[in-house]
Amino acid sequence: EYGIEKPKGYKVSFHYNAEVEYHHFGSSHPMKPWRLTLAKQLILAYGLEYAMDLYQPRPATFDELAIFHDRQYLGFLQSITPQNLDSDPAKAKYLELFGFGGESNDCPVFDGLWNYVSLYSGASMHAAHNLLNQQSDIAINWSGGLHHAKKNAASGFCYVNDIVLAIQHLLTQHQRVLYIDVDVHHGDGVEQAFESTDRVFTLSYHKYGLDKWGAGFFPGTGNINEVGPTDPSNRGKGHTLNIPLEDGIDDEQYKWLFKTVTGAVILKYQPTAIVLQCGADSLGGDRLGRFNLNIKAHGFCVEHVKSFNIPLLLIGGGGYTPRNVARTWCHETAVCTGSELHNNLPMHLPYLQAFDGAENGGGMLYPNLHNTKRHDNQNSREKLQKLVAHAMENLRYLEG
Ligand code: TV7
Ligand code: CA
Ligand code: ZN
Repeated sequence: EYGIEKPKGYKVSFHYNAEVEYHHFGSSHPMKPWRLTLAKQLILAYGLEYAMDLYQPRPATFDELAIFHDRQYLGFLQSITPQNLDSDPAKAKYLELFGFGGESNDCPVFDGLWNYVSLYSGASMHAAHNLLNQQSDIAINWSGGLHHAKKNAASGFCYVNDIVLAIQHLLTQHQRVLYIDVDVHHGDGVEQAFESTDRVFTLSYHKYGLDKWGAGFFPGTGNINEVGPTDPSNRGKGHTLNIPLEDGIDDEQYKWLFKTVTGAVILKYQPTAIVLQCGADSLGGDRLGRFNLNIKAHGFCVEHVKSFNIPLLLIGGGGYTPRNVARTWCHETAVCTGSELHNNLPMHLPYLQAFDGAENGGGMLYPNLHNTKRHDNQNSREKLQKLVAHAMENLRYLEG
């Protein structure tokens, strides 16, 4: 009934180097690379490996990362360790300069940092490569999606921007690449990297706004009127769209919004490749997120984009309640291969405890995450309609 087979008529590939799992940002840090272990175990327990081609990509090299990043920044990233961090006063000044340190510990220097960044970036570049040589129609890298990294700075748990590197690779053969970002945070690094080109369109859905203390939700950018450069001589004009949302958006609202806006962008821009960042911090009950989405509503974004039959690169991103990150990315892997998964988790699943018990989702693949709701819905129907009208208005720039 739930037999897993290769999809007919198209190919899905899975790009993953298990070494990423063993890196630690520090015990209290919300980014947990071991969430990838959980995701992989679920994917294997459901037998999804039989429906895809599996690849173990090599780490990216310094020169490959330097296609986007400054060599000086990469040199620093390659040489910094927790041990030489405070011993070398010359390094202190660069820590600030390159987005580390300060009072914020968002981007800690941890053991194996260089190995970690080259592994997740290598996987995104390999996935892009598979799309280019037509070995895949959909290529997946759940370890990537680090959308805040800048060419010469780390930001928001991101050190190297694997998305920019993968898109740059796609641009060697594709005239127009569409980037879509459903992480609860604004995809500022990718937007900024391509702000001056008409060959990449960036679209991000995210939480935007001030909390009761007057602090903006990270990174503080991405309002509806932020549409990139406005100078008519700039080729990038009109090729950015931001959808700022309030706390607590629900499944029906998000699906409607995503379908309406993404559909309009695809129709107008006519991309020949799509990169979809699937940050799972937009789920209900996420440790850092503010939205109220269930796994299948998050997965709807993948289903909808897949339905256009355009070469697709799927990457991870945020996601701070590891068991739900694993569930979501397993479900989305199944969406790609056209498989249906039983709601009861396979009994032979290693780490079953992580998903078991009422508070961990009762041994189900699709627990109701609305039960874990912590944020009231502040998105009125009226506000969302205004947002869509505004978005459609912004899209008119595309007509040139
Ligand atoms: C893609 N939120 C990345 C999202 C990056 C969000 C932030 C934290 C955080 C950091 C910690 C920590 C944390 C419980 C949460 C202004 C600050 C406020 C740090 C305490 N616990 C992605 C980045 C965001 C680090 N940063 O899009 C070590 O939360 O809001 C901020 C900046 C200054 C720094 N402080 C937070 O999902 C992958 N950081 C515990 C330990
Ligand atoms: Ca986003
Ligand atoms: Zn995020």
